[in-house]
Amino acid sequence: SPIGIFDSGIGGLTVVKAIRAALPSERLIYFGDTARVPYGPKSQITIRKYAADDTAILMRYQPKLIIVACNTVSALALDVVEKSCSGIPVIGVLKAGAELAVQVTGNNRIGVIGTQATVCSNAYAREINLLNEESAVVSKACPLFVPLAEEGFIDHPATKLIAGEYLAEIRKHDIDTLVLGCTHYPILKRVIADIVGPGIRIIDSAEAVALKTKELLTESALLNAAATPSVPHLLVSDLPQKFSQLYQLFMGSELPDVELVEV
Ligand code: DGN
Repeated sequence: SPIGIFDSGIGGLTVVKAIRAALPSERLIYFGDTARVPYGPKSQITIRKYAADDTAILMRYQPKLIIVACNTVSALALDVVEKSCSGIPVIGVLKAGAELAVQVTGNNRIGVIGTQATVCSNAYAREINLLNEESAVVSKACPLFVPLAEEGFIDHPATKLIAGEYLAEIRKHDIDTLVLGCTHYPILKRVIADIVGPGIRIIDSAEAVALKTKELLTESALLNAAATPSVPHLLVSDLPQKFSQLYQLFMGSELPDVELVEV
């Protein structure tokens, strides 16, 4: 059976890419709620409703595991996903990113950037403090990074300017680790790394979740042994005009067939 992955939109493709690199023989089914993206600025009630819908869509394909690629859903509605998926394991990007950050930090000072909803929920700080109560967490919402990534403004002066503005405060706190707590931010990783400067370890939660998935599948003997790499099965709730362009940007490969589903 496949691994089900969902996100509020196409950003979760950064997770698909990381999972494919770590686990090339797994079958992946991805749902992107492109009709209702972005989740980041919405209320908790709405995000929780969407999370239940998204899980139900993936459950039709009887996945062996669900990965919540969306940080906003991981922060505000992971329990909803767990309740809606009849006991199969659920992995959220947030916990994976928090665990990796705690492992790599040397001075226990961790920065977290994400959407408005993720930062306001304080979920990263809670998770990090649960793992190590000595850790100090500084966070900052960087909502403009999402459209900048989607515009492909990767090496653009506007992105550098905005990143400088967003990250100025965080840089003053002597952090040695910065968690990219939003699906889109890995696209802008280079600019972000340049702005925070050397000596700060950047945690890509997509890579963190791929590592965790590999561990979990290995431990529970659910790893797919057959070496049959396949393209991910893509489901979306809307097919925006620039979808294929965005797919290219996030995955670095041509768009496979896409299936439209109703939410
Ligand atoms: N996928 C969202 C996240 O990781 O928080 C970002 C996109 C959005 O819904 N704003």
